[in-house]
Amino acid sequence: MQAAEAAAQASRWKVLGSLQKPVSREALRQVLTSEAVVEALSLPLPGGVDLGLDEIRRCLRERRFEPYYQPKFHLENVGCVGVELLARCRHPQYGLLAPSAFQRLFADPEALWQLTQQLLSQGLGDLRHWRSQGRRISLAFNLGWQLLKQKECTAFLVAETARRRLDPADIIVEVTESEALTELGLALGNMASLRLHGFQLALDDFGSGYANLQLLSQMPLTQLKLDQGLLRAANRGNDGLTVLAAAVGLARSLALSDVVLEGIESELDLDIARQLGVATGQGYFLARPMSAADFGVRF
Ligand code: G
Ligand code: MN
Repeated sequence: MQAAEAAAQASRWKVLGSLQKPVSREALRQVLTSEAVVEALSLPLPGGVDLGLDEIRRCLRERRFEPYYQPKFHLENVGCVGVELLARCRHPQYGLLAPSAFQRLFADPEALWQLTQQLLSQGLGDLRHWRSQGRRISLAFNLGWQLLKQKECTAFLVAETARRRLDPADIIVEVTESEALTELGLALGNMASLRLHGFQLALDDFGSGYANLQLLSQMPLTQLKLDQGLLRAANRGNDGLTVLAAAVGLARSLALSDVVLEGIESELDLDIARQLGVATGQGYFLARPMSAADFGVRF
């Protein structure tokens, strides 16, 4: 029973109660009337909105997608060193939506390419604005493996960056590995091309996905982002902490001096990161994603 609860919690489910078999009427009644269940039932369903592809395409046509920015911080002095661009949709009916509400978009290459172009144009425009105000920050954005394999995608980035007279060194392409890494040659070739143009390359969510250690050494990376799952495991005990420390050590051995720890949610997380000598951190305890206007006011 404990193992089942731990497994559910590890999957970030909210455990409202547990029942032993055989289930008695009284035990079921107790769980269903418990405070936790009553509270959960009175809240709006999280992620309840699930836009269909037609609706998503309409939002793209009507340019309803906009960037939100989550700051990244230098952990020693807690100065903001950059932002990560995250997609939001300002829906006429549902309000501001996070990607879970338009997840179908990510399975449609054409829609994803349109979203990437729209968000990048806005993101680079915001970076231009911030740079001209004298802010020394970088802009990171997520590029799925599917898009990384396309030549037109890297060409778009190079052209848009040049057009705004931005320095590619201030732009970090976060390669996300949410799908199996196929056609390695194409993707590695485009990564090399981006590096040659001066862009920075980060491997996102490392420790959760598909990139194996051999591949890690083949990618021309400048930054490694450690998945927040590693930090959650480190919170739960010594083995988790050992794994996290090993991941940090690995990055160091590969001369990837720029390590970012994702998912810093508490003072304790911040302490762990600092003790491991991680230079950069990101997470709700430091700052949540925010609009360009809010970022301009707060940082
Ligand atoms: O996969 P990638 O690392 O790009 O994901 C960034 C996502 O992680 C964003 O959706 C962001 O809102 C979320 N995120 C950022 N900081 C935290 C955090 O401290 N805790 C949790 N649970 N999620 C976070
Ligand atoms: Mn990312």
